[in-house]
Amino acid sequence: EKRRWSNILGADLQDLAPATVFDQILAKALPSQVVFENDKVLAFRDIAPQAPVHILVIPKRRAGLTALRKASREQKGVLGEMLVAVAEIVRQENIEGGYRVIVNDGEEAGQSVHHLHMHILAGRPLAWPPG
Ligand code: IU
Repeated sequence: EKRRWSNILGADLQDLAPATVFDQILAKALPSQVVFENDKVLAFRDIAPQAPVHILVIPKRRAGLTALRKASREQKGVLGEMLVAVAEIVRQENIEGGYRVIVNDGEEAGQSVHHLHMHILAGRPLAWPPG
């Protein structure tokens, strides 16, 4: 019932965290360079690229996923969709020579936007361990 009403209202009653810039990007209120989109995820170019290829993959419906540590088993579908989207983007963008997928979770990891996202970095040698 709760889910039905939240769908009707277009709101997400499971997610009372403040909206982020990614909501504006999802609503197309902020322009972004979209590279991939399906009903579950959106991927767009990072505004401050840290490598020649820097793409962010986000769930369209945050559903409380302000960070990966909030994930529950009920969300394994969308989590899987995000990784499959990464693979599709890597093929679509002809990313060769390697790439890295990063999820920053928490302050010390440098997370700045509280809407789960995966970074895809490619196009230059990527040092290990990361800084
Ligand atoms: P982080 O893992 O939370 O630090 O990643 C957030 C990313 O979102 C970061 O790389 C920013 O450059 C990026 N970003 C963006 O692409 N567009 C924006 O309007 C804003 C941040 I604000």
